[in-house]
Amino acid sequence: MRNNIIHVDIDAFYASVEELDNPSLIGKPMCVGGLSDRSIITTANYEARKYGIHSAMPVFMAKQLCSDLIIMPMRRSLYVEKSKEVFKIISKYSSTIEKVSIDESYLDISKNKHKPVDMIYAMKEDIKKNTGLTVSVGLSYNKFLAKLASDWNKPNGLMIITKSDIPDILKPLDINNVHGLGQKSQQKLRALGINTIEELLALPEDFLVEMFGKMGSEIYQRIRGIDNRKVEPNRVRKSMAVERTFLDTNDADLLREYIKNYATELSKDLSEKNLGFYTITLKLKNSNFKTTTHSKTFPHVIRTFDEIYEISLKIFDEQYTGEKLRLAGISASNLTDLNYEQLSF
Ligand code: TTP
Ligand code: MG
Repeated sequence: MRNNIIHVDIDAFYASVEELDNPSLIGKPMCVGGLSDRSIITTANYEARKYGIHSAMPVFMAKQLCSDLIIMPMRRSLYVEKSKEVFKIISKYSSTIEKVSIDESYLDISKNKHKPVDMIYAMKEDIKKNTGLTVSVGLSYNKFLAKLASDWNKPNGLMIITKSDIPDILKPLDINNVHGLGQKSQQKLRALGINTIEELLALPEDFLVEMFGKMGSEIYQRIRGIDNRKVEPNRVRKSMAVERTFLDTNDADLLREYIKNYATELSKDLSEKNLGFYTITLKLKNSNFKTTTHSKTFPHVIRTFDEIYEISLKIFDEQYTGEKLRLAGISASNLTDLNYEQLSF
């Protein structure tokens, strides 16, 4: 079976959302960023890009390039909402979706009944009609090339890279198009006079491994059109729990101490994965192996040690009958990815 992978990326995402909310901005150079001159631009609309303005540029520099530049403050919750809307539409077109950022995803459409191009046009239209946003799509037989293709003719682009295009289509490209080659690596190569993929193709694999370790081998393969990474659907975790069995005890202070440890552990696990949650459950098992659970759901996201400790201790003090216990635990459910969640503080 032929591999068909697409990479979808929303055009000038934050700026496009601002334009949708305020159409008078359309056609004017505008970017989203902080209001002080020292802050950084998160993105610019395509009008502003004509002046050379781009993401990560300090605001004062952008103003020097374009004195009429309009700067809109960040409204992250709005972008998160829009992102969810777009992903909901995208997920109608494949069940194998890997979300890689707020506005980017890979889809494996190899099993799709429809012709890839027909499917892509339908999806683009669906997104435009229902969210007002345009996306650029790259279609190819692996992730590396699909991502490269989605960037080819932004905005509202569609680019297809087939096997027969490789390696010629890549040769004239600057090495900054090689996804996986970071800024530092690019600098190292440029110092050697390597600026294009054609020049990079001339380097032996051993040499690249020497320079960049395992990634060197990966780069060697990618620029030859080989990339075996699969589209890995993001697994949604349902809950996260910490519990332990211990020697039967009815020492309430000791049990509270256990709960404190669980809260520490749970808050660490959550923060590592940048997750928060809405529901907490205290589980208690008595010496006769009878288990009881007590849950509480909150209207706001819970994430810190202090919150978890305070809430679980409160539930424990309300529910504990004084009987001997052999296990206690707390778990967090209704998890939410804080990367996509507007924090309320
Ligand atoms: P990108 O997809 O990199 O940029 P974009 O969607 O604005 O423009 P393009 O048409 O080239 O795809 O990033 C998506 C959003 O992520 C972007 O709108 C703002 C945010 N972002 C930052 O906050 N900081 C950054 O440095 C970058 C690159 C993006
Ligand atoms: Mg984008």
